[in-house]
Amino acid sequence: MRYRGREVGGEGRVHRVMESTLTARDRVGVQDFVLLENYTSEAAFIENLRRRFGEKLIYTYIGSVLVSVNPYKDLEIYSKAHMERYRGVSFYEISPHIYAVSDNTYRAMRTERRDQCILISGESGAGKTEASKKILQYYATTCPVTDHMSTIRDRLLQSNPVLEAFGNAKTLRNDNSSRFGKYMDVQFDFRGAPIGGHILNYLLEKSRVVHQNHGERNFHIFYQLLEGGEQDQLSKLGLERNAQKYHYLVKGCCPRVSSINDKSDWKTVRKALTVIGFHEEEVEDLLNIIASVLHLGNTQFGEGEDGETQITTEPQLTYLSKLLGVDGPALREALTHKKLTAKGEEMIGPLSFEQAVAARDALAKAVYGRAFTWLVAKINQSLAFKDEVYNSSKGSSSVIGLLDIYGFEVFQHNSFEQFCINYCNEKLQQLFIKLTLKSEQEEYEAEGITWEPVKYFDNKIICDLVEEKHKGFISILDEECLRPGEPSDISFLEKLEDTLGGHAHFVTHKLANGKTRKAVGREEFRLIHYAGEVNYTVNGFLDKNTDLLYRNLKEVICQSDNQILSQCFNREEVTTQKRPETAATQFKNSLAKLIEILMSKEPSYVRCIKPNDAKQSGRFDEALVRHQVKYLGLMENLRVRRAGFAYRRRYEAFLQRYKSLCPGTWPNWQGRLADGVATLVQHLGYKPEEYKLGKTKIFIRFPKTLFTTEDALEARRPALALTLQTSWRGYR
Ligand code: AD9
Ligand code: MG
Repeated sequence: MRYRGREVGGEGRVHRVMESTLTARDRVGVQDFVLLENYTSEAAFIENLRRRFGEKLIYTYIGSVLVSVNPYKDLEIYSKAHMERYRGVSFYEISPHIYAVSDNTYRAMRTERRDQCILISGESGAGKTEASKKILQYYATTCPVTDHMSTIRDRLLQSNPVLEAFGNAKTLRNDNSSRFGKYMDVQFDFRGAPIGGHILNYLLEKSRVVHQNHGERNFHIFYQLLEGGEQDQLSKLGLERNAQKYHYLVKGCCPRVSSINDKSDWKTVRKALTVIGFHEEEVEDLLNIIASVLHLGNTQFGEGEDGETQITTEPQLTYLSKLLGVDGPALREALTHKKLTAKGEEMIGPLSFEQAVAARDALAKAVYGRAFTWLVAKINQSLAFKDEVYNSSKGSSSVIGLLDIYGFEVFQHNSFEQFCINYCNEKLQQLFIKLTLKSEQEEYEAEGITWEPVKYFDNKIICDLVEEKHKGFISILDEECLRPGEPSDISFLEKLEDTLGGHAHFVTHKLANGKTRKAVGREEFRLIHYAGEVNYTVNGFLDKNTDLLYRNLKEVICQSDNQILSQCFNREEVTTQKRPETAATQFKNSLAKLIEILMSKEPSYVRCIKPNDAKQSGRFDEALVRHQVKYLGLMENLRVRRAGFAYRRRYEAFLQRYKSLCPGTWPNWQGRLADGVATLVQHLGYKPEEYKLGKTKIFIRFPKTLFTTEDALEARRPALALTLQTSWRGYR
């Protein structure tokens, strides 16, 4: 890529203009949907996506929103040279790319000195995690760094493989599906160098530790360790190099995945742990926890002579006590008994077989879940911005936040986890609606321009259904979990029917006329999400929400010699009488905080689309794409963008670009910028309905107006025009 070597203004900022290297292929369709002639037509929208996808052009804009279609193959568009191409170049002057969004956000942070965030959304498998990694790589490669900053940069990058190993898994939707939500702040100093980071994690799908649906796997780390761990390491952990041997790994009948190389991923993760700064002892403690989860899964129960439940797999118990660093007999007792308080006296009672299995699974989930939280905290320590090292940066850092959270998902059986994931997506959609419409409206207001609001589906009604105090879904769930007596999943479902029956977005098998709705099972309820209908099986909702670990098991783990476990389980928790918050309420509160964080920043959007359900490259399933375009609200987004004005340019940028077309403004306009632009557009013959002049920008209603002006420029300065028109004009 060659640069013209001159600087011109665009969107008020200085940037380089490239020689035209766009090929005919780059010009397929329009690269900004705003330029579609028939912009209200969904068919035209999809056709544009399809045509571009066919040419491996996976990125297209709607104004400043980037739409990305998962190519399901490695495209050669992410090299260092590609990154260089996007550096400092204005959004509209080069073909759409995730790097353009990255760069634009970075420059906005630097020039406007305002914290930014990039919100990546789309359903499971649409490409969110990949997009977030590409953004991070862009910053790691293009931002200035000094020697000691390179440590932070490397750690930022290396946090990904570690968190993915522990928090991602193969699902039916995605071979590398994020089973936790992640928000990462990257902190930059006044020179624009990355100097720190912080990760917030959201609700890990812990149930996967003990159960996987058919065709799915447990978290990657288990398979990585078994495949890649050295033989003596495995022997020390009492593990065999065979995933089939472990009950917790075979539930989905899917130990291997063709797209995944567990062995080499293990190497990557081990290296990453070192780069992040884990000590050998910490890694050992972590591996002991992973191995103990596998041994827990193989711990079996039977009935003793006295009829009481007992552990029938002695070797497992020996390994467990060693790996968890706890007393063997105490662990045996805690896995088969529970403490009861009756008439003020503490008594020990035996667990039934089912209760013992549940207690074991609860322990495995708790140990894994908390180790994950510890891992995030540990990574955060290593990414923490340290004033004493970078004291030159004091007080003047800014932040870019990256949100990569689990996407909307529907399986044949959907449970508590899908409910939380889909609720989270409702909240993010709500934020998107608020911010895109709000910011558009605000810009018109700030510039003193009147406009007609566009109608759209507001999913607030579904968010309220879930989270409203007292009568919302989560309140009812919590109430049922805390109710004395014998609450059950079915009694919960009945409560839901009583309270939410008749709500436009909540349905059960019961019809108002007393008949039965066949499409919803007797143990199911259906939520009509913004993204589609989902039937949820109510089984397990109460247990998963309460997330109970028997007190005596907690007491045993509190005594652990394993440094990670002793940090994750503390005595206070055992002695307090306070009930911990339920899982759903914790999630609701953490989401509310997340929304607050995002609202305080300037957002950019990446909307990811999944082209087919088969994870195949080159396949564009129109019906599937249409569905996503619909629920992501992309048509509304486009209409909002077009309802007012298709284009807006700051006065100085507009004048700079077109002044040569008017003798009154050429070679330099000396007066007020607004007057210069008025003179220019008058000379160009713009009609009053075609444009409006705001306080700092000109707003142009129709792309056609701009095309004409571009044509005039092209006639005058062919080389420059050819380069720049691509984005504005689109190619047919
Ligand atoms: V989930 O909600 O975490 O289940 P994501 O994160 O939206 O989902 P992910 O980024 O993991 O999906 O993408 C799924 C797979 O699609 C990846 O593992 C890649 O194989 C593939 N993919 C996604 N984006 C790209 C891309 N830009 N280039 C090539 C891609 N392959
Ligand atoms: Mg993901």
